[in-house]
Amino acid sequence: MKCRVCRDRAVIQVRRHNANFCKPHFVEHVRRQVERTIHDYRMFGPGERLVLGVSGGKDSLALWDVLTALGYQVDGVYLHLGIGGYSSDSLVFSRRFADDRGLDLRVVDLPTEYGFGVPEAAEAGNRAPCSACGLSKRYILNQIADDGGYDVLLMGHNLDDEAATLFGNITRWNIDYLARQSPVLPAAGDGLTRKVKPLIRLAERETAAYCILQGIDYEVEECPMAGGNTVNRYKEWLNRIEEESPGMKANFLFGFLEKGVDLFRDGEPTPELHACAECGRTTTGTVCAFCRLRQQTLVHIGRKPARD
Ligand code: Q46
Ligand code: ZN
Ligand code: ZN
Repeated sequence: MKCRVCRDRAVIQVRRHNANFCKPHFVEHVRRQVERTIHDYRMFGPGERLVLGVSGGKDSLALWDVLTALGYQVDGVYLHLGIGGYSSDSLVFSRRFADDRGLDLRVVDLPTEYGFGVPEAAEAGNRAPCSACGLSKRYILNQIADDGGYDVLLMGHNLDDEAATLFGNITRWNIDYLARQSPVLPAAGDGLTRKVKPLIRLAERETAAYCILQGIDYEVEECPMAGGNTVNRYKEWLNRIEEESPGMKANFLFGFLEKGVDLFRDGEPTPELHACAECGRTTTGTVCAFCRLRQQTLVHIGRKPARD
């Protein structure tokens, strides 16, 4: 197996590009894919203040490394979700990465600052942990970005994440989600920061390989609350098809972004935005979903009386 660029010994095969790479050319390939994504989707430009949601996993740490190598200054924010040893371990990986490189990492502790963790929120609402978790992450990361005066919030979602989410939204025909699925969610209202996903051209195994080749230690354990996560199931199914037809996942996602998404956007009313009656942050309802989740959880664990 020889590197496509230099014909030296290759260390990785990327079937969807019909290419093999040696270590330096794979690292270069990954960085170029990110650079191209930032450019093609006009994610951000020079001088904009960037903050990255860091989980301690391969994707966010690979992205932080790539962006730093490309010359961007990016701060990180880690959200401690209160998921026992998993959260503590992933914080250690995040901190070590930031400290070793002199990068700025802000840590937000969900149980300390908001009074509950993901397990309690899932139990209180009798909902899947990932749903309570995703909602809390979206709210708090946006809040940090907005309050910190950042122009852009970066997320480490990769090709597999986005293809699986698209698959789930199509199988359920979630038209409003389909209309909004995009690598760039523009800023909105008074307080929704632009959100971007520069890793969408890279598959999970490529971000993992990048970390290994770059000597980046990351959390390899799976979250103990991931059981039953439908996105993971969709990823497995898509991987089976990808195995038979390399490139299918990328065609599925990028075909949708280029040709499909506008069909769903046409005629979709732009939701009206208001200030949440509890926290004042931008929402489409009277009270935002995070404040409702918080209220329900605090009542459930006896930290707050129920409202009349
Ligand atoms: S951390 Fe949270 Fe993930 Fe755990 S509870 Fe689900 S969403 S699986 S990326
Ligand atoms: Zn090479
Ligand atoms: Zn609120």
